[in-house]
Amino acid sequence: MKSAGQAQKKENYYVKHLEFPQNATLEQKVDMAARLIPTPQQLSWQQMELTAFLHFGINTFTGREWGDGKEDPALFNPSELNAEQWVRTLKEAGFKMVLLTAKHHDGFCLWPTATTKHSVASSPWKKGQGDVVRELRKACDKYDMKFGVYLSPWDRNAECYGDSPRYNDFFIRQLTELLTNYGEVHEVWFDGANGEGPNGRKQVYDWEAFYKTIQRLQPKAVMAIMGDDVRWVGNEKGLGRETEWSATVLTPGIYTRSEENNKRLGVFSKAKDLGSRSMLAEATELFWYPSEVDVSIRPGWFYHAEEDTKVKSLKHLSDIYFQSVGYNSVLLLNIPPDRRGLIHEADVKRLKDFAAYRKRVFADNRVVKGRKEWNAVSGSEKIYSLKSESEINVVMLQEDIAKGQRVESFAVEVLTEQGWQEVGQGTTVGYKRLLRFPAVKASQLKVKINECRLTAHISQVGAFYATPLQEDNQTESWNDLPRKEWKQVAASPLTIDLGKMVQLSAFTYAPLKAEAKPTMAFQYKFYVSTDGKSWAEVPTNGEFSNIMHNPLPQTVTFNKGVQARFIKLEATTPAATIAKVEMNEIGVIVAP
Ligand code: FUL
Repeated sequence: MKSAGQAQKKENYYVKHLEFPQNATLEQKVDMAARLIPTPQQLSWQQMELTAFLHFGINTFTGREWGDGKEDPALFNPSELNAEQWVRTLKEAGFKMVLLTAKHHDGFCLWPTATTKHSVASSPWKKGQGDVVRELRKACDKYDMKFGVYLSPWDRNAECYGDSPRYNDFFIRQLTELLTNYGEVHEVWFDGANGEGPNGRKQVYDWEAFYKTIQRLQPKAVMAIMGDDVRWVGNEKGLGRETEWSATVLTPGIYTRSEENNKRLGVFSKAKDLGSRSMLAEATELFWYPSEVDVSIRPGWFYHAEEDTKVKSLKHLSDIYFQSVGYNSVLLLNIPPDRRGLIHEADVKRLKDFAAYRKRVFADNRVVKGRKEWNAVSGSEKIYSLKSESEINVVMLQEDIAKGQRVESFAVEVLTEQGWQEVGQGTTVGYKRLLRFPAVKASQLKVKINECRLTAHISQVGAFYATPLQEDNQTESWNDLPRKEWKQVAASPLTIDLGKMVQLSAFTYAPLKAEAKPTMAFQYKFYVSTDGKSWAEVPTNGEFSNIMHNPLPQTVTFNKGVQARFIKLEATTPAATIAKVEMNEIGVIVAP
């Protein structure tokens, strides 16, 4: 078995990883980079294109995004859990794999583990006899769906967390249960979020041992995010990069040398360029480490009833598709089951519309003989005929990545009644590149490979017409009271006079432009006042969980309505300094 980090030379190719010889010239490096290929697991993972996340657990019942591990398992009690409804819905919508949060940061396990009492076995659901992981497994078998697990390394419940060897052993036991008792697993997702253990203890993970456990028990699985098979795209907004190299200079985080390597090259998961020639020039090694775009169909990862009207629109989902699958990435779309244990009607409907739209667009490929492999060298071009009377606004290019990722620059032209005209250009292609442009009527298509590494193997060229979509008129209501009637009383802590006395049921926090900033709020206290002098703190969970990675609006719903004319937010940043929150980042929801 090959261990992570070892170069493996097969014929002329390097599988997954290579090291450049010292003093290699740029030309030699480019040549080697072109011959870096995915493992069979990585290749079949990429070919799935659409995968689904199911965030479900104790947070579903508390309304939180990150639980603190102190939750009572008695809270977990879905009334109609039906894993077949999840899988059927996703299958019909074109998804090829489902990943369940078997354990999120709160430590609550969705299967009856022998490692802790903090699990479904201590819940009233099915009188403690239930097993969500098993139900999902069975549904996946029934609908021929691949199955994956999310197991959070960060565990806010485990008493041994932070006692590194003990917790590593505990974690491996959990992993072993999941990878032994539930059939074939195709993806294991280890999150990067990593907080402190009890009394500030820092957990040092034994990634090598986790990885060996996966390779031993589930050789077909890829290890994602904190693994070295699948890379986090760098945001939770559903946005890939136009230039997306699967052959990257980014050293995955599980290697001890990763910090040093990545610092020297100035690369990190959000960096724009992870594989161009100028990056290769500086790099000492290269990884086949393809991108996965994870995003939720709703603002939060877990189900919150108040987000039922905020399910992403068809236009938004289709843009996400073009900017993930169409940007050489796999889409991992989260659809969180609700408190009943069902995918909510609003999400079911949106998934159906999304699938129907993709089917409509991609059913009719206008290119004739687009599947004939074309071996292209730098500067070459090829003309394809289009079916008669073609109106197109999407072009699809694919490389046979089993022979490496090679295209560095391309352009596409179409032949119209006015002659040849360029409709678009780009950099990388990789497994799949979708290019959108204003609709044109054309009879031929010309693809130019301006620059590539060695010979590029173009496996497919397609052209389609995608009906333009309009944004729904659904207003994103994150605030019920017009801000022009508010007055900022103080900037720090932010204190606002709402201009009139109201009964509030919630407040919202939406970082400007949905951008994460070091000065934004993470931990907070929220106060109300009727006169601006005497203040009462409203009980909340005090944390805008995961805001650093998902800086979308968050709603904090109160246990009961509160009277207020004045509100005050005392907040600290993720680095525990005083946060800066602006008035227009805050909204209030008035009780009905
Ligand atoms: C993040 C987690 O902290 C979120 O809660 C969610 O699970 C997301 C997929 O990854 O980093």
